[in-house]
Amino acid sequence: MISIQNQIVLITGASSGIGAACAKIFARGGAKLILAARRIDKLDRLAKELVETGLTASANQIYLLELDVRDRPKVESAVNTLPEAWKAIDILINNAGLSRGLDKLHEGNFQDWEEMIDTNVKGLLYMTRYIVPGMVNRGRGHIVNIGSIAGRETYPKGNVYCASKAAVKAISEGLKQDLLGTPVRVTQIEPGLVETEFSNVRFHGDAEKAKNVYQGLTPLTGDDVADVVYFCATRSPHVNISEILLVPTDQATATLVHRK
Ligand code: NDP
Ligand code: 8X3
Repeated sequence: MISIQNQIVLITGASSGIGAACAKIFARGGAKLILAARRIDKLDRLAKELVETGLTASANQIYLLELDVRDRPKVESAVNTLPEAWKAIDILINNAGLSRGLDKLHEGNFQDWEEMIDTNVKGLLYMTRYIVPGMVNRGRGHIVNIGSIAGRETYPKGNVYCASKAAVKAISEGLKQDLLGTPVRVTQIEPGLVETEFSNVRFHGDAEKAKNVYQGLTPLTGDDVADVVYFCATRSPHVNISEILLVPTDQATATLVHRK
């Protein structure tokens, strides 16, 4: 096991769910955190909580980035204008992502499709393209991509979301192949059902519909996923956990779940 103390960890989508849980566990490990998302107010609150609860030693250990990963010029300038002390990113957690809608493909909403593809695929690519060269030059680094069980199994009405997560799987595999011969590691985590803001976002704020997704079963929490991310990041440098599928005990496949 390696120490995470003072390693610089950039987490996209840190304002909620899995990303916020990753911030907490890496803070506890002594990491320096770059927390990125569009909702800066939520990042501010999280940073205060990390300090107040003593998870992080001081506010100097946290750097907040108001960032929409879909905006390539902004991603480029955010990475290039990081203060000197924050430039040498050790771990990139490409977590920002979302689903929008649950519709038959031939009835799908173009704006929903574009939002998913722009965020889950292109945003992840932009972050990777601007950050990984520094890792290669420094001879150290780790990229953790948050994929999904949906990238392995397409389910009815999941079409474009599933395609975007299948792309994350292909990109993770491709990146791993292209980084072979460098010490930079690539991990893909593929969770099943995790109760976060995810379903609220999918159903455009319909809380009732969102709640039904997890009705009668015990879903994963953001902390469950963050635990696994942390495990992967703390293995010895010669160990690369390429891929992990984690699901609730109540879930067997993307569509086969046990509800009480
Ligand atoms: P949440 O909705 O709770 O969190 C999503 C995060 O992504 C938020 O912090 C949001 O921040 C951020 N985000 C969304 N769009 C953008 C953007 N354009 N630029 C920057 N940040 C953005 O959901 P989860 O925590 O569940 O989702 C995290 C990841 O996990 C996603 O990639 C999701 O696909 C994946 N996943 C989720 C599963 C689940 O069942 N919940 C299962 C498998 C995978 P903000 O709105 O402030 O920008
Ligand atoms: C999130 C899990 O099954 O809702 O990626 O697509 S699922």
